[in-house]
Amino acid sequence: MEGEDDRERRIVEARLRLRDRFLEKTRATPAASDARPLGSGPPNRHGMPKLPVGQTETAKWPVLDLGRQPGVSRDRWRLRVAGAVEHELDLSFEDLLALPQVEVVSDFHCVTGWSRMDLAWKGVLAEALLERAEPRREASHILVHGYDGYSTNLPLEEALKPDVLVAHQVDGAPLPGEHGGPVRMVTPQLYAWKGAKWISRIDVLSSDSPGLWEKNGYSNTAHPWRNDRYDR
Ligand SMILES: Nc1nc2c(c(=O)[nH]1)N[C@H]1C(S)=C(S)[C@@H](COP(=O)(O)O)O[C@H]1N2
Ligand SMILES: [Mo]
Repeated sequence: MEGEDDRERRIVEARLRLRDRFLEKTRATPAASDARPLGSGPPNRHGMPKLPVGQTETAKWPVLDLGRQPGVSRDRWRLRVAGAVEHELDLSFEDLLALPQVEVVSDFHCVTGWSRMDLAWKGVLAEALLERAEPRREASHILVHGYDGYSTNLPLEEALKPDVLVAHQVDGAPLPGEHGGPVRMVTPQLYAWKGAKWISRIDVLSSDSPGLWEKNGYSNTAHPWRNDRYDR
């Protein structure tokens, strides 16, 4: 049987390999590389201005879904990571809590024009899940699914950013069902539709495959700091 130390070393090595493979691409993504991002307000996270162009700050937090909230309990919730990986994962809520927990404060920009600022998320880095699954050489994208039938796609270099979480708490409380609880993904450097609520599966792919909104006219890349909302 593999010992704790061996397993830890394997995870560390897998993480470093994954970082190495995507470091340059991550650095070259718009949020990180634009010298003059589009927006206004004092500079804050990632050296960006506070609000991306065309966004208005909201104090309350709207709920956006497909008209159905699947109502998955913590007991029934599972997350599979499958596809072009060495080790498929099938995690329970308890398994998720056993992984390293991180807290990240970030902003939430909906493509419809509202931004909810300073949400304090707690959960597991998407990177931490991916490193455990070990994407194969050819892996380049993920397609993330929700229990409501939703899907959305991301290139690995976006998914590996240090604020992309698979989150189960927000502002110190369990993530409410209407906001995707028990567990959702958040992608603070992209429009919020890229974060699947009620997350059920992450498919690791060797080519890009559009999700629901991406098939229906939304931008594939979804960079708020470039006003990159819809297909042009
Ligand atoms: N599973 C699922 N995830 C989803 C959606 C959805 O309809 N289903 N809507 C997306 C959109 S368009 C946005 S803006 C955010 C909204 O999250 P909220 O309802 O917590 O504000 O979730 C995204 N993730
Ligand atoms: Mo949205």
